[in-house]
This record gives sequence, C-alpha cells and structure tokens, in this order.
Amino acid sequence: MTTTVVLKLGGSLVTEKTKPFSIRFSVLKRLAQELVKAYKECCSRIIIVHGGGSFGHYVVKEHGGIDTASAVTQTIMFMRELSMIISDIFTSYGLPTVVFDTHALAVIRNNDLYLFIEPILKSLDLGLIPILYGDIVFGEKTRIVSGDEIVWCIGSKLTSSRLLFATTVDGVYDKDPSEPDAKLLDVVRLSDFKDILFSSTQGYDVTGGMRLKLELAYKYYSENIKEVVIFNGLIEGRTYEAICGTITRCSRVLRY
Ligand code: ATP
Ligand code: IP8
Repeated sequence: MTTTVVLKLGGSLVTEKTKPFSIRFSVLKRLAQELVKAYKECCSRIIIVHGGGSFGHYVVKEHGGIDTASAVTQTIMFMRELSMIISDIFTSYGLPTVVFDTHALAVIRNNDLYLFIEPILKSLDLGLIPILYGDIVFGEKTRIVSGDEIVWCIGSKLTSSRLLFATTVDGVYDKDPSEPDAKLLDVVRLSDFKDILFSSTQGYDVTGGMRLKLELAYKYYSENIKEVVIFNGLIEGRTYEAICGTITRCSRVLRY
C-alpha cells in the first residue's frame, strides 16, 4: 500500500507570529534541505500544507473577521503570497513543488469541508510535491479553514496516510509549555484531550491553535490514518526524522 505523508508547516514555524508579514527565511531554507534529503531517501509522496501565521491570521484580525469583500480578497491574496514565497524557496533547493489554492479546490457544505483531492493525487503520481494552505473556503457559510483541518481532511481521504504537524514546541504538553513544570506527552489519546490545559497561541491567531489540531481528530481520525505526530520543526533534523519515521522527541496522537 502506498503511504502519503501530509506535512503541516505551522504558521508559527514559517513566520514570526507576533510580527505582521514576517517570514522566517532561515527556517524555511533549513526545512527545504531536510525535505530534499527525506524526499530522496525516504518518501517521495509528500503533501505540504502551511498555516497562516502573521499573514492570514493578522489580515483577518485587522479586518475584524471575513465579513467584507476586502477582508476576503486580502486574506486570500496574502495567503497566496506566503505560499508562493514558500514554494519559491523550496523549488530553489530542488523540490518539485506545485501550489494548489485551497479555496479553488474546496467548498463548505453544512459547515463541513469538501476537498477535491484528485488533482493533488495526480500531481503526487508525477513525483511533485503539492502545497496547500489554510484559507477562506466558500460555501453556504463561508469560513476560514485552518491548515490543520486540511491536513486531517486529506489524511482521512487517502488510503494510507501519515500526518505530521511541525510547530514550535516539541509536541503536546499537559499544560502551557512555557510553564516550568509542563510535561511533554509522548502519547496522547483522544480520551486524554479533556485533561490537557491549553494556553492561547502567542501572536495573531484566529483559528484554534494546538487545541484545534487535536480536536479535529474526533471528526477525522480513521483507519486510513496510520500515524499522527506533532513535533518541533525549529530543531534541526526533526522534520527529516519525522518524515523518515525515526523521530523520538515528539507527541504521537492515537485514536484509542
Ligand atoms: P498556525 O496555527 O499559525 O498554523 P501552528 O500550527 O504552528 O501555527 P499554533 O496554533 O501556533 O500552531 O499552536 C502551537 C502553539 O500552541 C505553541 O506555540 C504552544 O505554545 C501553544 N500551546 C498552548 N497550549 C499547549 C499545550 N498544552 N501543548 C503544546 N502547545 C501548546
Ligand atoms: O494557521 C489559518 O490556517 P492555520 C489560515 O493553519 C488563515 O490555522 C486564513 C488565517
């Protein structure tokens, strides 16, 4: 069975989430190198999804929501901009990336996300690396769809997937990771979620932070999803290890 890695690059990893429109170029360049190595050595079926960071989240916050035409157009425009920058950097390191605008492949019905994944799969068959991003998705009730939801949604539709969430902390902690006595949870089961304390994300955030990443499991976790790992993409080597299945410092999210 062919397994596909769906890698979320957190907005807090690829941008400075407290500073509007600030990209972490050095992090992206290092991630590109790790991805090149992992793509060559371990897995050529990789879908990348990135978050909004100080692009999407900041624009939505500045507009006070997405109720106006300019809020919608600017949010989409800045998310595309961020995606193009990421794609340009990755391509310059030799990764065959292709950006798929999420809003053009998706629709919201009854508040649920429907994603047309066929073109994404066809691009994977050609050895390409599709990039999607957290975005505004149109529907009866147009809403912001986080990159996390896109990862879970794609993962549940593929016959075999591994979901890897790269962020700025080593994984899920029992409480705010900045607390000195916070403990990293190696394994997190759906039934444990209620005992975890979440602090609000630093900087601009209009989706749902670490809590949302986990809560989406209730809706989307299925037999097709073979592995869910949350890890620190700021630490050199961890993204390579996560893709190649050798990572040890992380949290694994299990269904039961
Ligand atoms: P984005 O949502 O912009 O794509 P991201 O995917 O990197 O970004 P965040 O939404 O920023 O993720 O969530 C990660 C943040 O969640 C960390 O910076 C961390 O401080 C915070 N956090 C809050 N509570 C916890 C917890 N119990 N365990 C781990 N992280 C937590
Ligand atoms: O950062 C949010 O995606 P996320 C996208 O993955 C927008 O939650 C448009 C704010």
